[in-house]
Amino acid sequence: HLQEEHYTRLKNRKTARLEFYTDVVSGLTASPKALKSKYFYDAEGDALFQRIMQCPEYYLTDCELEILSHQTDAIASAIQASTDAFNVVELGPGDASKSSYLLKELLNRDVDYTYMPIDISHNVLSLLQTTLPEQLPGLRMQGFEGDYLEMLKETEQKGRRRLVMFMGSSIGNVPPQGAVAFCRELYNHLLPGDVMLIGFDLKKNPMVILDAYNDSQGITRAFNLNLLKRINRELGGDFNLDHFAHYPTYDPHTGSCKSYLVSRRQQQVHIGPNAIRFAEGEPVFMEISQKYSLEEIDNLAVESGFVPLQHFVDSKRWFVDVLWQR
Ligand code: AVJ
Repeated sequence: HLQEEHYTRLKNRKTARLEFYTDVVSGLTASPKALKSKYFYDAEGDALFQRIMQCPEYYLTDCELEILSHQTDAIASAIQASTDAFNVVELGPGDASKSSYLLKELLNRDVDYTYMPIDISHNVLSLLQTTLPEQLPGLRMQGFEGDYLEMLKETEQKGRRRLVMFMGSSIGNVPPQGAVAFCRELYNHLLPGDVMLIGFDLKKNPMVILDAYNDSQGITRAFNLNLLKRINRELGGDFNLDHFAHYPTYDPHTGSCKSYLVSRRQQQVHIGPNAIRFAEGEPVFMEISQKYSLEEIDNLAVESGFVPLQHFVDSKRWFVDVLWQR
């Protein structure tokens, strides 16, 4: 259990459970059917995503690790050049294995900051709270459990700007038509001078991309099916996982990588009092992982009000971390 003083949660567990329930039922009674990928990350989902990141096909993590570990100095200098006193906020830190390079560099440079990870997963935060202070002696840290935007407000501190890290191409989960609105929301939750370090997956050979979401060990498949398992466990659903197939797609023209679960047969599934019908072959939209060009990313910054400061790309030019300023 986390100590109160290191830890902030606005919503209680009951409210979170109710939101999960209403999102699931409205998503599965809509046409076309869809579930929200933010619900992938229960304890089992977190563990499966860790395993995805270790798959040889899932290049994103290795590329971004290369950027953070080989360009740490340049990234830290660019941040220090654009801001004075600041705290470091991270949206969806995972195990912080990428951001810890930068956190360490900032400690080495005697930057006085608090590390503020924000995550909807209690599990992620409590793990970080035990592992990170050991790994980075002297690190000051306060966790925030909840939705990114809601919690961003809580990280304001007088006299301090913020570096907000949004790594791993998490922004890819925002549909491209909504990306400007999403970034404008981020902008509106920040203060003048605050900076963001955002990871984007770049457009590349479509076969490389599709393979990353269709790994040979079937871990991505299990990751998608785990949401049905979570619905069974937490909402009293009766999904039979064998009756759904994982269907990943990538469209190289739009850069949209989408995954679906396809009903293998006509069936009815129950979630509490709700009976939900599936036709044979009916898809449930699970996730989008949007890919961008550098030009599209700069346009996104400008259209949402940010000043794009710098690109940090890996040696293959498959992934980029960009620095934007409000
Ligand atoms: C955590 C959202 C960056 O979209 O690549 C990995 C999640 N889904 N494999 C991504 C994910 C399937 C991942 N993000």
